[in-house]
Amino acid sequence: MPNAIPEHSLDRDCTTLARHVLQQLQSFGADAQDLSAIMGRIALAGKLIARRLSRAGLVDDALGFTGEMNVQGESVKKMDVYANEVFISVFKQSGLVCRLASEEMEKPYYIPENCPIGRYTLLYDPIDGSSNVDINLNVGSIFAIRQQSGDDLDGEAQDLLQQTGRTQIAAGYILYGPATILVYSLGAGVHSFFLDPSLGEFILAQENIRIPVHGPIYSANEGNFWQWDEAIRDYTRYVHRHEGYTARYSGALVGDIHRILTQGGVFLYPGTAKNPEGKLRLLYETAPLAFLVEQAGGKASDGRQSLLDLIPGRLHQRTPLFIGSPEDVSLVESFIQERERRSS
Ligand code: AHM
Ligand code: MG
Repeated sequence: MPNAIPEHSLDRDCTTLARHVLQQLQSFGADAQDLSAIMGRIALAGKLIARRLSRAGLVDDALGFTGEMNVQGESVKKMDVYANEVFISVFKQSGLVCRLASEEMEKPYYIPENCPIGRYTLLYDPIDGSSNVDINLNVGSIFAIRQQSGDDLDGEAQDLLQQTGRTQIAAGYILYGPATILVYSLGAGVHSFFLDPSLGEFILAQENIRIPVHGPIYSANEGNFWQWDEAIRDYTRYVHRHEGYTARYSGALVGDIHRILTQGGVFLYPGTAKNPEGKLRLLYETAPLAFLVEQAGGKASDGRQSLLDLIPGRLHQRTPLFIGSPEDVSLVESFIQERERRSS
C-alpha cells in the first residue's frame, strides 16, 4: 500500500496527554481514569488560556490591571483573574477536584458537588510571570495535584500544612511561548507535550526528559544583588569570574526553568533584605517545580535542604529557590554553607 500513512506517525499523533497518563500508571482502574481526566481538564485550561493570550491584543479587557491587589499585595492583572477562573471552571461538574488553591485566592475554593467523590486538591499559579503578559512575552501556568486528607470542615486546608512536597501526586507546568508546551510528572519521569492547534490536543513530544548534570546558565534577577546575602553575592562573583557561564532571565519562572531543564544550569530566587523568604510561593510555585526537576534528575533547594522536604506554615508561604542541574544547585549551596561555617 504505497499511500499508507506510516503507523508510527499516527500512533504519535494519538499519544495524547490523557492516554499517556494511563500508560504511565499502567492501569485502566478508577484512580488512573480520574488522574487521566484531571490532566485532561488541566490541558483544557491550558488551551483556553493559550487562546486568550493569543488574542489578547485584539479583544477588549484582556490586558492591563484590574485595579485590585491580591493576597500577596501584588497588583492583579485581568489575565490573572481570567486564568484563575478558567481553572475553576474546567473542574466544575467534573466529580474530580473538590478543592483548588491558587496564588490569586486568599482561601481555597471549594466545588461542593465534586467533593463526595473527588478527593483531589489542585494547587496552581494561573499566570506565572504576569509582568510579561502586556508585552507579549512568554508566561506559564504551574500546577500540582494532591490528595485531600480529612474533611477540611473549617475550609482552612490544614492538611496541606502538614505535608511535604513529596506527597504531590502529579505536578507540571504549561509554557505559553511560540508554541504551547505542557510538561508533567506523575512521579515516574518527566514528559513534554506540544499543543497541536489543528487537533486541539497536546501531543507527546519527549518522554523521560533528563536535565544535564551541569549547564552554563545562571538565571537570577541581579537587580537584587544589593539586597542579597553575602553567600549569594559570593556565588554571583564566582560565575562572573569564571568562563563557561551565561545569564538568562525572562521574568517568568516557567520559561527559565524550561530552558534549564533542556540546557542545564541553575535558577535562583534567594531571600532579599526586603523579603527574607524570597518571592516565590511554596505550595503552587516552588514545590511543583521541585517535584518535576527532581524527577528529571535535578535538584531543588531552599539553600539548606531539599525543597520537597519543606512543610508550609501557611497556604501562601514563600521560600527561597535554587533549582536546576544537580552540580549547579550544589555549587550555590556550597557558598551558603561556607558563609554559615565562617559565621559560626
Ligand atoms: P508572578 O507569579 O506574580 O508572576 O510572580 C512570579 C514571577 C516568576 O515567574 C519570576 O521568576 C519572578 O516572579 C520575577 O520576579 P522579579 O521581577 O522580582 O525578578
Ligand atoms: Mg503568578
